[in-house]
Amino acid sequence: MNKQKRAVAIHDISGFGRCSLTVALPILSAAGVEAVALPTAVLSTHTGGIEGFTYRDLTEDMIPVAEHWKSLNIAFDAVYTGFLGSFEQLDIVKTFFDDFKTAGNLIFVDPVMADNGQLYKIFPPEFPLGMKELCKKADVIIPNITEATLMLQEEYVEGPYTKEYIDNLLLKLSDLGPAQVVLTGVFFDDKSLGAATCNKATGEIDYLMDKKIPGYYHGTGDVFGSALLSGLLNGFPLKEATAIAVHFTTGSIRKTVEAQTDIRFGVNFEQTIPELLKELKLV
Ligand code: PXL
Repeated sequence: MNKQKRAVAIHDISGFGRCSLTVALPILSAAGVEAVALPTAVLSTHTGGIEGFTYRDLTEDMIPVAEHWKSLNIAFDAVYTGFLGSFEQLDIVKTFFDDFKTAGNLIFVDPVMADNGQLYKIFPPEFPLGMKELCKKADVIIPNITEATLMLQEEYVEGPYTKEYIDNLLLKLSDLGPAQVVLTGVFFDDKSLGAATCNKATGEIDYLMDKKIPGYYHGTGDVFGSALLSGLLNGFPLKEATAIAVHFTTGSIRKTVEAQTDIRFGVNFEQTIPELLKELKLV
């Protein structure tokens, strides 16, 4: 058996609503990865379409937590960041990358901040440029198309997309520095939806698609990112790990549609985990 991998997830914990840490930890654990948490904030729910949420900021705990881990000589095979609530948190995470980067590990950044052409309401308009700086320090980034266009200051276009439009975004994101770029929410027609990948070393671009399910489902970016990282840490190359993550996300959405759950409550990834483990060849 291979040595067990360890990943630290740096996200908020939204108690209800299946996103960020309540998604990342169980998926990584199910995939055999030791999951470590650095919570950035505690919310009652996520902020997407649910009013009145509580928000306890944990910024002041982040550096002491990192210092404690350093004193214990803890190393990570991956550092996975998602929703970060402020410029100060972006700066703390940049220092965390400097402190915990190793020759072989993965700095995996999901620049969570926008969707459907809109920056989330809680972020100031300059936030994407701060997030762009974080992406420059990453080995893998996984923006959606809105996040990509905001960071690159490109025009946001509604799909269906052309391959030229997607490839242009991928190459510009690659130019920021990450060896591996995955762009989510890609579709060329109304029948399929998925992700496009770019491997900087080889220049290879691939499109990994599945059947499109109409509608918007909250938290799918975190389900996708956690499954993709699980694939990479289980030794799958970028293209294969992305295909696995696309299938897992679509499968989780399908179960949610069947149950007619409120779309703000996240997707049923829990009962899709057995399918993920099969694709990861863990069962
Ligand atoms: O799923 C992304 C996410 C994570 N955390 C919080 C959010 C969102 C998206 O809205 O509000 C608090």
